[in-house]
Order: sequence, then structure tokens, then C-alpha cells
Amino acid sequence: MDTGRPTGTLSGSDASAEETAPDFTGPCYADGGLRYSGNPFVTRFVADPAAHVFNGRVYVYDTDDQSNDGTYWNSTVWHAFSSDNLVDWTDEGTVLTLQAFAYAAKWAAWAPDVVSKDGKYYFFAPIDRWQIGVAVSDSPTGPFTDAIGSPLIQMGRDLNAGDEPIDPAVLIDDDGQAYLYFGTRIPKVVKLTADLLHLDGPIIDMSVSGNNYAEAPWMGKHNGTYYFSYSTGWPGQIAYGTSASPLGPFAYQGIVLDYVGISTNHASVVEDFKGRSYLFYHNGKLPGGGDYRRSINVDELHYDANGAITQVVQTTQGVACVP
Ligand code: FUB
Repeated sequence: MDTGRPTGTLSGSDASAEETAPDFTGPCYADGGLRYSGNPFVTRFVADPAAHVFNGRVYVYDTDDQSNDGTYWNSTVWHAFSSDNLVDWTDEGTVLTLQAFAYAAKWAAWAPDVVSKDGKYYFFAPIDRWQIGVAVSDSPTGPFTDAIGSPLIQMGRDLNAGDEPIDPAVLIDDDGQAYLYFGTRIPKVVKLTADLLHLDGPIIDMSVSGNNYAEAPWMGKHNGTYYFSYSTGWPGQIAYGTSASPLGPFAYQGIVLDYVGISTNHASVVEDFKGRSYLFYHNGKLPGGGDYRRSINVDELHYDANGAITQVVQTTQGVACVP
């Protein structure tokens, strides 16, 4: 996809890479200069990026703000983009709609997550602000079909589902155990069965010191430590805590991403794509953008020598092309 965003050239600390680069040909270079993604790196209004690497390619699953009415997050479809170099992005179009879920009231398709297991792709879909469904596909871009026929999580039905079971985020740990994180104001976690289609135990309130959790949970793992990140409010920053267990308790560590200038903040981490880590997040900076017309960005994420995340710098340049 031609994003229409500016491309950059090597400068500063990247200049050393220029000196050692064998040549400046190939898709990552233009006019002898390294290309950058630009931020926002899309020309469509999409938000709530859930980024994953599947088969060596980055897929970003989003809430589709382009198709809401501009006054609320009332889109009924989810969108995706993909790239193998972080600069050339393919618009994968609508990958799932609320129509796929017979039980949906069909008025709000919010922040999703997708995981891969045994060659299949599982799309965790927050539906209408009170339930979470699962759809499955053989391809990361669908078509996805309802995998259960009823909600995986439903407010009122499930004990301790909370007041607003939204923003699912799934971690499949190194031992194969899957954990589903979700919720507003109180972070929730529940184990999933091996087929990812059922709860495998009670829904637990997760403890994060500082108690400033609002929404947008994301769980990552770095050098054996679990990193739980989340938005702190409306507006919010992306904060994080760490733990030796995926169930917590999490000790507050600091801010991953500062305010983004609109009412919501929502981010995901790609821990390792061709040797670097990245933070995907949204803001309102695409022309015509704002609270309900958000667009997605990517910047590098760094850990210091002690494993602390260095606050991510929000750039308009974006990230360098990775061949
Ligand atoms: O996109 C609708 C909602 O806004 C998401 O579910 C929240 O995380 C916030 O970004």
C-alpha cells in the first residue's frame, strides 16, 4: 500500500549503519536513503492496534474508526494491516464483522486481539461492551467464523466478569497455557483451555500496585519477566508493571507512552521483529482525526540494562524499514 507518508534518510546514530551497509538497493532504500514508516503510518482511521508477528510478518488488528459515525466508537467491523518491513503496509481490509456473531447486538466492535495456535488464528472480539466472542480462521486475515456460538465472556452470566468486559488481550505462555486479560477499571485475568475456546478457572482481579488501571491491557514477556501494560484513564498514559507470574501481582514500574492528545490511549508491544522491539499505539494526528477518528503509529521500544522500559518517544518519522 502506498501510505502517502514521508520517507526519511539515515541520520544521527543510524549513520553508522549507513557506513557498514553493503549497498543501498532494495525495497528499504529510496534515492540512496533508508525509508521510514512515517507516523501515523496509515491513511485510514483505525485504532486500538493489536500487533503480532505471524510467519515473519507483522499483523496489526484494529478497531475501524473510518466506519463509525464520527461521534462515537460505533463501528461494527474490525480491520487489519500487515507488513514485512514496517514501511510498506498492506491494507488487509475488513477481517471480521459483528455479523459473524449471531448473539451480538451489533453496535460496537472495539479493541480486539488475535493469537495463533497450531496453525489456526483466534480472533478475540469485544462485542457491544458487555461480552467477548472468539472467531477462528486458517489465515491471519480471515475469513473468521464464530468458534463457539455463544460468548466466551459475558457480563451478568459469568462471575466476576466486571462492569465492562472489553479489550481482550491474550498471552500464550511458553508452557502453552493461555491467559485472557480484559476489563475496564479493574484488570481481569482468566486461564483458557488448550483449545482457547473455554474458560479454565475463575475470573480473577489482577493486582497492579499504584492502582491506576483504566483499560487497554497488554501482556508481554521479556527475559522471563511478565510486563503488563495498560492505559491509566481518559485521557491516559500507557503505564506498566512487572511480575514473575502472568497472574501477578504486578509492581508498577513507570510510563511506556505519554498522553496522545485524545481521550483514549491504547498500545501493544511487538517484542521481537527482526531483532528489535516496537510499540504500536494510536493518536488523532491523521488529518481530520480526533477522539473518534484515530490512526495508528509505530515507534521503537527499548529496555535499559535493568529491564526497565524507556518511555517511548512519539515521532512523526516512525520506524526504519527492516529488510
Ligand atoms: O475503541 C473503543 C475503545 O476505546 C477501546 O476498546 C478502548 O481501549 C479505547 O481505546
